[in-house]
Amino acid sequence: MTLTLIHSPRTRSSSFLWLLEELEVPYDIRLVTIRRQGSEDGLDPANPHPHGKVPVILHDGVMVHEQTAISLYLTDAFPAAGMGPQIGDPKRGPYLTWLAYYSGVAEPSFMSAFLKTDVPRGTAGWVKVEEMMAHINKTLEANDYILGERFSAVDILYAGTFALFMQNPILPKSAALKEYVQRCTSRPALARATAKENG
Ligand SMILES: N[C@@H](CCC(=O)N[C@@H](CS)C(=O)NCC(=O)O)C(=O)O
Repeated sequence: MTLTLIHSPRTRSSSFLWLLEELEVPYDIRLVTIRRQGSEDGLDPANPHPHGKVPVILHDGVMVHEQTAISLYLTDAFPAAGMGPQIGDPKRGPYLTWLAYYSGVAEPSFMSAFLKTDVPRGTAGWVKVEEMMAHINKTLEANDYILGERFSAVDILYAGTFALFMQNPILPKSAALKEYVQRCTSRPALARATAKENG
């Protein structure tokens, strides 16, 4: 079995170092350059992503890109760590919903606020950040994690993003949200991923 993460430090692919550490499977890292703001770097020929983005994984020669697709693919391929509910588990539906909501609603909503772009009501597929975060906060007031009592790959996507925006006024922060981010980011697998990234 070969598993490679195509990665660029301190980007969205950092969350996949965290997920791979949670899964406790052997993997390699292929470092690539990406088109960062203020840098002259162009597309890196070592990156097979159609737009030169990260993350990408190569699993026995199969390429998967897009954060939510990679999360689902990896948690299905390596179920032993219990990081994603499997088919037949009543949490499977919520799991798929929260994955799709991340790429279809949460990220566009954050990016609209970050880029100071208004969201025309009803015409975009997402909602204003305040409305999106009200849904998240309500979910986290009921449970420790997005899917309930158990940490899963969706928490890596959500808590990883919230952690980046903790100091940014665009993120409305409830006490439950702060505790959630603290709970998720204190996991040993994240410490291992960060040490790998820095090291
Ligand atoms: N839709 C992609 C977004 C990935 C993405 O935008 N990654 C950034 C790094 S955080 C990137 O590679 N940017 C370089 C570029 O756009 O050329 C996903 O969900 O995986």
